[in-house]
Amino acid sequence: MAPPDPILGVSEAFKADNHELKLNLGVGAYRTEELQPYVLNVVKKADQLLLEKGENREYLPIEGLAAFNKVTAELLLGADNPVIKQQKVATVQGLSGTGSLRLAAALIERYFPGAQVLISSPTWGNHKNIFNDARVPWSEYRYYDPKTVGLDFEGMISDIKAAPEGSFILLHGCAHNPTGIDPTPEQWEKIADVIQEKNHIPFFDIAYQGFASGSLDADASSVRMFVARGMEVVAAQSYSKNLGLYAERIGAINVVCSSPDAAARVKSQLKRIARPMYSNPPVHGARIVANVVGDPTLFKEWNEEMEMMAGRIKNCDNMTNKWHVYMTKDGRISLAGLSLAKCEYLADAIIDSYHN
Ligand code: PLP
Ligand code: TYF
Repeated sequence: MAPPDPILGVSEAFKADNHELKLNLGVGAYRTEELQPYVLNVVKKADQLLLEKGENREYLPIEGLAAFNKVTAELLLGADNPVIKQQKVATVQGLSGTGSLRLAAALIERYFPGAQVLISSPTWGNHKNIFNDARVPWSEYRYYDPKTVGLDFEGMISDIKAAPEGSFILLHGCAHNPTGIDPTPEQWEKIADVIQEKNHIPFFDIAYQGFASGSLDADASSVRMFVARGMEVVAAQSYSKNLGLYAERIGAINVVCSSPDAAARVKSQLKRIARPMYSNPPVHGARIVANVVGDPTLFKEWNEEMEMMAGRIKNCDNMTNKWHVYMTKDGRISLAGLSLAKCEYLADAIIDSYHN
């Protein structure tokens, strides 16, 4: 028997529990105040539109839906980014964030033999699985500092510096999972400096664009800053969280290259890797994203809905600012730090933050 996944295994256990007060804080999935999954209004509208159009179910090309690939690169990099106009971006639709990361891992394994990927300590649990299965060697760079409950910036910089030249540095574009701690803009610049110095390749995993701040542009500023420096950048995107399309498995892998020629070659190699793995990606989620992002009215509505979702998540700040209860931004609390006498105070703080 294989062991259960540490996150999805919790969801299975939760499903099996019949208690009326049950609460699943394991999986990274958005819930409404009623603790129900949320289907965005813009997704419902796009679905309706697709139904009216009566689209067929033909296979997509290996690289995915052209209209999706266009808007997803624009959403990530900004529609007027010169690298898009210069056709320096290879974009391939992937099976959400995970599948897109897996494609990039296979590309690294094939064309950068022996190259290491550096991942943050800690990171999303599946990163290690992905690189292990793709046979890409990985090691960790320091990230979380328990003493400050913040970023171990010095440790991070010195570990990136110490990595063999030409390593891939996996970075969470925004809303670092699981710490919730992102570098400041100034820190991002310094991170880019060392990556550039060492000829490393930045490899972004951006699974929460729009969810960290409520702004799609602000949350992509880390990626865009590296691209603006003229660097080659790899970036895996996911629409699981920001459009609530978890089960549609919709995302993309983008490789910003140094020339249009290189981009064409990288794209052809990504397709070659995808073909024997899963042949071609699913169409429905791609059409939803293409319709929402590509339509100014739906796009505006999406931004508003996302701001609302991000706002509800951010209410956690109230715990510290008003109630002086200190906890990691991901909402985790250590019960070992709680005394019996403080239980009621904590409960009051949680209730108040919930209503704010
Ligand atoms: N990357 C990070 C950091 C994540 O937290 C997640 C999901 O929570 C993913 C990637 C991939 O999710 P999906 O495969 O559903 O897009
Ligand atoms: O981090 C999470 O909670 C989501 C869900 O192997 C998830 O990304 C968890 C584990 C996994 C794939 C997705």
